[in-house]
Amino acid sequence: MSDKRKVDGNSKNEQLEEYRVDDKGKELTTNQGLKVAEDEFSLKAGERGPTLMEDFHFREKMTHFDHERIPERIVHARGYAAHGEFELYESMKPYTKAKFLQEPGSKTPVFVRYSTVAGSKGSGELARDVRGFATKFYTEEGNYDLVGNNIPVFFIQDAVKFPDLIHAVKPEPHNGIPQAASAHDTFWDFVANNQETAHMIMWHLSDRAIPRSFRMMEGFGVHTFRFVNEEGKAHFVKFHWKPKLGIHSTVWDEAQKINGKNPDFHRADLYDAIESGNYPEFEFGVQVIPEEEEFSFDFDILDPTKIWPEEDVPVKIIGKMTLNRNVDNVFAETEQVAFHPGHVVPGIDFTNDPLLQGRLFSYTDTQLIRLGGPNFHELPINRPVCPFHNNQRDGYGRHTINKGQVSYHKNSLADNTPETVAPKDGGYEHYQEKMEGRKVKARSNSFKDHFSQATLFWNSMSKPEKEHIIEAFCFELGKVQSKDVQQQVVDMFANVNLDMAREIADNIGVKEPTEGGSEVTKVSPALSQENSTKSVATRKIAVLLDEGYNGEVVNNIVQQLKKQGMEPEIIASKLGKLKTDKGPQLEVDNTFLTVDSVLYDAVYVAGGAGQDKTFRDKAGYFMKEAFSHFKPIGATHEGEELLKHLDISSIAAGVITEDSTESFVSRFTEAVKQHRFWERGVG
Ligand code: HDE
Repeated sequence: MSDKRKVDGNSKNEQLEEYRVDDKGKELTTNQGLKVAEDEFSLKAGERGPTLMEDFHFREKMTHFDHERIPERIVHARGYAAHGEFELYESMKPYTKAKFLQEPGSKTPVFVRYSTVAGSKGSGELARDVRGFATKFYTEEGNYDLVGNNIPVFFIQDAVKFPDLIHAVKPEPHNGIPQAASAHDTFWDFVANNQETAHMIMWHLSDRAIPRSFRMMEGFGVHTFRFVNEEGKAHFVKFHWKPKLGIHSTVWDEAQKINGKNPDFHRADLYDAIESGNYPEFEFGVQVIPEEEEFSFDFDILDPTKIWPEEDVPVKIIGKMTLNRNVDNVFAETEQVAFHPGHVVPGIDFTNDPLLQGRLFSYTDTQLIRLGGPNFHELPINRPVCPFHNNQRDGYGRHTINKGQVSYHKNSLADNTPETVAPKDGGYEHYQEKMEGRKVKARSNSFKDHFSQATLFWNSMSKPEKEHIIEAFCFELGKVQSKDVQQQVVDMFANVNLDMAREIADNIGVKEPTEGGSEVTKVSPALSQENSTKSVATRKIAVLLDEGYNGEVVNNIVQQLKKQGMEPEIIASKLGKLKTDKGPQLEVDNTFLTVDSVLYDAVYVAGGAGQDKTFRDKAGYFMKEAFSHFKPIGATHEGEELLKHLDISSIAAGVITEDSTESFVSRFTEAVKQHRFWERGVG
């Protein structure tokens, strides 16, 4: 085992190389290395006789297969991951002594796993759900895990309630329904009876819970952590990831359809982006509050149901993460990676947030059952890139061969080594926070305002975002069977906004609340996705074509869209080269059978002189659906005719019809950048 500590962006990749095996071109052997002569027929007593126990090759192969599955994660089971590197822009030395945050330009390898929370390992990825955003930094001082979500607050304030929350959202135990969905009685019963959920629910019902891509969502550490510098001075800190592509979402009808058309939509999107060299990038930001200002806010900064509004405590961007390599093996890496908020490095410490405190217990505990013992840190994906030595020994699946006689501290036989390291030389020292108090099972009064920031979130939404939240409430509560639970939820959310609650009540047929409302008028523009970066990079464009199209023009447009960074795909009634005598014949990427409008960001229809009824019907359905999901629609040539036929007005927002190629490309590009055209008011 190497004892080198110097780490660069490639250190983890180099380490993993020791474990990679390429079976291609090799001879088949048993796990004992014995060459195998026959792998199609088991050993039998006669050609038509019974299989013999003696067939060790059969037994080994079958036994291994029988044990191939491990328990899925109790939460965040459905996930996907990639490797990358983190580069520091600005030194955090004044705030923290963490080595990977000292030298601008320094690079640290990272591994990131994105996930949904509630669904099983095979569930659809477009569920309305929180997304996990867990990052492992392989630093020279050990692994640092930032195990965050794409929503900056949480449902509950105390970890002791986590099993209750998860039991409530998982499929109901008596019938195992529904999968990967919060739209059912037990979840909403939990919400109404645990009103600290209010703020998180507003996020959960917003567009944030149905992201367009893992590459287009923010990440948050959620809890308040502590930075500690060389002098021992501490600051409170919150962590942020900001996607370079901006924050973008799908619409609910689209999300549900994607789950059927391509339940792997998010993982494929991440995988393809990395394979094609469009490396996802996220900037790393910190909000920092000096210890002396702990009580200067109208909320408790340790309460995980609260944000620190960015307008009050600005997010300082200090670095960038680039995901640049897909895993070689999903099980070995993505499935076996073990994150833990307790994996910290000197200069990063915890606070008394009771949700964080409980997590510090849960994560190791869960790996013991999931990964089958205490040696999961030895799995290649989990190994630090720096050396590790201690007196821990044995256990299931131990890889390390610790030499020598001594496995205890203190000792004289090995000169008292492995030896402890003084904090000034890099030994971890817990922050010496002064504590006093009685042992109580209680919650601080400062944690009891559940509604002000829920209203702040509501106030900060644009009109379409507000409409989406109301629709999401109506969907979720509309699926709830208990009138009583529906009423309780509506009455609860009257405390966030009375008009909102009344509209929901009217829609789901319960009594409109008359009391409630909020005094909060504050707005935080940073909370609205409408204010985030807009970009056409990697946007998928469906190009609908039929025979007889103008190959010259269409090819030119397709090339220009590519040049702008978009990813056009040609869709027609059948695969192969699409016939035309006007210019080049283009290769078809997909047919109306293999794809659907919900898998694209925008549609461009050029049609073709040959447009027959089948094409018109199929392309028409495709475009109507894209239109109803507020997506940009472009049409040239015969495509314009088709639009008319479909009753899609060429002057509707985000509909671009134009015969001049140059002007079409530039207007269409602008429209794709907009992402969606809510002003259409359909869908
Ligand atoms: Fe987790 N959470 N969690 N969680 N969590 C797990 O650990 C838990 C919470 C988060 O891709 C589990 O290895 C408790 C908040 C992510 O492998 C488990 C509480 C946040 C992932 C666990 C929380 C998270 C997990 C299941 C309440 C955002 C996936 C498998 C106190 C800041 C990591 C595992 C991956 C996974 C417990 C709440 C994020 C059981 C007890 C808040 C991203 O240990």
